[in-house]
Amino acid sequence: MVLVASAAAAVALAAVVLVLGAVHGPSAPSTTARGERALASSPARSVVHVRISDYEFRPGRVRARPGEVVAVTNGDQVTHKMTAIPGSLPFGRFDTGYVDPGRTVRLRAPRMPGSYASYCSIHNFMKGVLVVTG
Ligand SMILES: [Cu+2]
Repeated sequence: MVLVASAAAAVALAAVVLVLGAVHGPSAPSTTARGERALASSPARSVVHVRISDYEFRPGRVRARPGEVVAVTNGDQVTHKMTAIPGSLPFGRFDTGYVDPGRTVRLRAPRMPGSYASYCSIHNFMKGVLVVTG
């Protein structure tokens, strides 16, 4: 009886998955494409990109608007971070945490304009500046 019930549940679940697949599957790519275009045309929701490769932030000096999303992509084969340097001024509180090879982590730029010193706290010779424009 339990077996029959769980088999029926499995069939029902499979049906739900099929329906969801039908609704979301074909439309997902175009939704994503629309989303990308919307981001590109809307300055308020844009994304600034930083790529880490060969133990360097590229660009080393990245500009962002207050509160803007900064997407940090790790192109190296080792884990990195992008973190506000503790004790530096202006005081910024941002930290990607560990960004594993090939991964992208988003952080939000501080609200207050200024040049924020950042580094990778794993490899603290890796330094950069996050410039928040007024
Ligand atoms: Cu690093």
